Amino acid sequence: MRDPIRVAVTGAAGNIGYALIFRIANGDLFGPDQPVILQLLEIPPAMGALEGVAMELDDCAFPLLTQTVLTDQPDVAFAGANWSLLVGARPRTAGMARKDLLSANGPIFVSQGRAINDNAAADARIVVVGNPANTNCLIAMHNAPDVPSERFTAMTRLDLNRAKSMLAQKAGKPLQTVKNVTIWGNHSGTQYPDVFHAQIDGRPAAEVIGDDLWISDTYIPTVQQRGAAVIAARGASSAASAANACINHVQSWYAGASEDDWVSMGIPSTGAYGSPAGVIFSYPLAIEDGAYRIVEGLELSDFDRAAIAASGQELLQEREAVGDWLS
Ligand code: NAX
Repeated sequence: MRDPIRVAVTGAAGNIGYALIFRIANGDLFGPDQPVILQLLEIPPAMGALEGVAMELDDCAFPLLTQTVLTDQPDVAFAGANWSLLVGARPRTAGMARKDLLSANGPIFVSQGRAINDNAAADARIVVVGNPANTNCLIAMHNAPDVPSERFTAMTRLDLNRAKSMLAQKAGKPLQTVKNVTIWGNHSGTQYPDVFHAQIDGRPAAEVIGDDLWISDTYIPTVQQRGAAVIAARGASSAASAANACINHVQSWYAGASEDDWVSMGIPSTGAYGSPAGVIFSYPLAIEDGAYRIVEGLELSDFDRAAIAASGQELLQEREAVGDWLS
């Protein structure tokens, strides 16, 4: 039997947590031969609910789940963690501006960054889901100076999955024929779900779709605003699809992604393709042996450049707003 992989999940009693941790325990991240230990973090008022979730985990009798740790202490949650999935965050309440949301989350990601720095495993890898995901990730990264910065990522996989699904439906082709869609920038309304470097069934996706107006006026805004549309329809924000995207993000990072079927994740920006340096920016990535690299050589149109610049500008503003938390 292999040594178990330790997976820390924050906000584990929340909606996404409830859709996520059973799948981890079932082996969805690392396959059917890899045992896992779940290290679940919540805030004190949610510990009762978390105990209920743990009872259900027991009641599933998952063979791969060798231990479950429940805690309200970040140092305990991240002790020896190989993977840290930062899902918990302060929710946006009615009338709250994005700037206030950023500040409200600052202390959470400062303390979790420090706890990861001091306690996580040497091979620690971090995925930030809690919003505003890119900038929360930036804060955690800045507060974990001993962890290589490339280990910090923010999730844009839900946006990618939404984009692929919409394109497959429009083209009337199987989902797996849609490749090399890119989410550029921020996980927010400024993200750029790029179809112009994508393929459907081995042909340029925009050519297969054959309707540029649909791409600019329907597809792009629909992907950008999909989270709000789900809230409007369901009365609650995306949970199962967000958990599924988090699983996909880890699967790709763990198992790899080829240049022919690249993925997107928010990573520490490099300035590539006109993105600003010093933020967490989503790019097209190929992944091999756990190391990702930005796919090179894509030709950008003026439209691509403007969209990438707009999302970069928003991320710079977010960074400005959380300056106090970037040590
Ligand atoms: P919930 O409010 O249902 O759950 C969040 C949980 O986090 C709660 O149980 C809360 O007690 C816990 N929590 C809060 N502060 C904590 C802390 N300091 N330490 C540990 N736990 C803490 O929200 P849910 O629907 O699960 O969404 C979680 C986060 O994901 C939100 O920030 C949400 O905006 C974000 N999302 C991100 C997405 C993405 O694509 N990156 C998409 C889905 C989702 O909107």
